[in-house]
Amino acid sequence: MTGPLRIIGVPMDLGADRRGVDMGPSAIRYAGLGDELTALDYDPSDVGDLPVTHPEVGDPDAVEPATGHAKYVAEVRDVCTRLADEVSETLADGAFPLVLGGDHSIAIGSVNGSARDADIGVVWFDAHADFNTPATTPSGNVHGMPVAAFLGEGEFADSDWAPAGVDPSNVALVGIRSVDASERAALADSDVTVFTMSDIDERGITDVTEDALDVASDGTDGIHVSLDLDWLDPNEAPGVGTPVRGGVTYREAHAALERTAQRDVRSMEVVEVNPILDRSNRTAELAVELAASGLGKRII
Ligand code: HAR
Ligand code: MN
Ligand code: MN
Ligand code: MN
Repeated sequence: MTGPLRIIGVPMDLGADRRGVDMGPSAIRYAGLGDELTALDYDPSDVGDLPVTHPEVGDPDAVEPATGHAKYVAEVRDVCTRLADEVSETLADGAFPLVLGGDHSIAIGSVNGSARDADIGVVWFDAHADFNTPATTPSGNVHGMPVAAFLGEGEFADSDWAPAGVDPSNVALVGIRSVDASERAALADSDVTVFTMSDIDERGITDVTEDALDVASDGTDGIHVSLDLDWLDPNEAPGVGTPVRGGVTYREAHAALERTAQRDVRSMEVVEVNPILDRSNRTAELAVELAASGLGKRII
């Protein structure tokens, strides 16, 4: 890869309970994203941030907090619909879309945009399975639902904005260690491939990542890479809203993204960076480093 690249910020935190991931795009830019990409021989341009309503904004009807069991789902839908257009236009213009979150609900938009004119696979680096639906969610938070949403599971099947036409047999979740009982049952019934932290313990990060990339590549035109920073151990990435102990190490994360860069990556997002909870922008700096590895940065 290299060539034109578009940075698309999505400062949304309506999909999560902890406030602060709306500042993620700024923190990631401040951590030196543009310079890093330029050093890699990309030609980055920054389109700025998509407009996202804040929960504090005056009119209480402007942001509807509880639509069924999916909080703020109307606003999430609007943001994801606009993001899908932006990602799809970026690809049509021959540029690589790099999306900065924001909470993970924005992936519904990124995946829809990336899949609009192509058959894609998805590799999902996360502590969480993000496979709840409005019927199964324990929290009501849409950031726990994006994989189910873009695959059209449950209530999402009837929505005109969430399903992306991605084949579940081309979706791989990697590094998972926090799964709700309802998610476990739904995943067992689906064709999604799950690589847990135990798989990484037993087989090592490179083998597991290669398998995940094979799943996402099989018969597709390219891969969407979704990187939730809570995938890493909280010692490495403290600036996330829903940390789970026992995540991948700094070096494992780089190894996985370096492998990823060897494949046909079509689009990428980095999400869930929460600067309020971070220490000296450490997690945002990690997001920049890992994006660079995923986009082809090598030690030599
Ligand atoms: N499974 C829980 C829920 O649905 C927690 C979701 C988690 N948060 C994320 N997603 N950061 O990766 O509420
Ligand atoms: Mn997630
Ligand atoms: Mn498609
Ligand atoms: Mn997560």
